[in-house]
Amino acid sequence: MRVRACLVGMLIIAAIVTGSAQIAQQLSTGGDFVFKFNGADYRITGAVNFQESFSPRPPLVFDLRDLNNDGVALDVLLDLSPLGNINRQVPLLGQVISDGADEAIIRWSGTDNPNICVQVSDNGFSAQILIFEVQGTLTGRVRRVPCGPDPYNLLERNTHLEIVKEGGDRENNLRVRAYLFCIQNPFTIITVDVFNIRWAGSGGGLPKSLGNVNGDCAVNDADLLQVLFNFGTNDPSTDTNGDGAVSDADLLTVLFNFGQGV
Ligand SMILES: [Ca+2]
Ligand SMILES: [Ca+2]
Ligand SMILES: [Ca+2]
Repeated sequence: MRVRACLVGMLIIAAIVTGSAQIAQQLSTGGDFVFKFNGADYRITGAVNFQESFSPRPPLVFDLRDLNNDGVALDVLLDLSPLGNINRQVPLLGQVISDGADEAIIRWSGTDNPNICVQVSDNGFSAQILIFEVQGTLTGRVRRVPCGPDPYNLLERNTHLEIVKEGGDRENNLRVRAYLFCIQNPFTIITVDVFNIRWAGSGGGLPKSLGNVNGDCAVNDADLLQVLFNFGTNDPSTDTNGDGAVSDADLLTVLFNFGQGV
């Protein structure tokens, strides 16, 4: 009986679901994307002075979330480990520069004061450093592409957005300030400027949290059937809110977003 009532509700909700949303707005309702770092140059100045390059790194998944509680869930935690085995995540807050139905520009920026002594090693540099400040800015142009499998094979659902670097070094840079050998002294300060950053990404799509439990490009009867089939179990693939049970809440999520597509 309850299921029948829900199906009636579904039809009503499907009738009022409107067309395509703006990209950044849609992405902030529960998106994630894969970030592929394709290399960069870095310059160290201060106690030592030289310039080197980072080589490309394997792709990483970023969950978009609202880290500063400003209602914009486009923030990411930038993992520094690819840049010389630094075990630290820097919060980068997402800011929408422009937003449209087919293209958006998003800037991520942030500052962190970790005060950690780490051993870093890369092509040209290997030493212990005490990192006291990290500043980063990345700017991406997000474009709509045909919905299909994640080209980096990391997300468990289809994607419909590609992200390419927007702007130059002013819009895409990373600065790390540290004490060489972890000795806190004005003469041991080094500044690492990462520039000429090459990166790209892929993401978007409809996440499971919006009821797209089968990971395709729409919330529709296939998702509804999958939730109904697993109703009352703890099947993680249909548990849209991650509370450990497939229940009314998950069914309502599918119904509420029914008809949404990318
Ligand atoms: Ca935010
Ligand atoms: Ca689906
Ligand atoms: Ca649930």
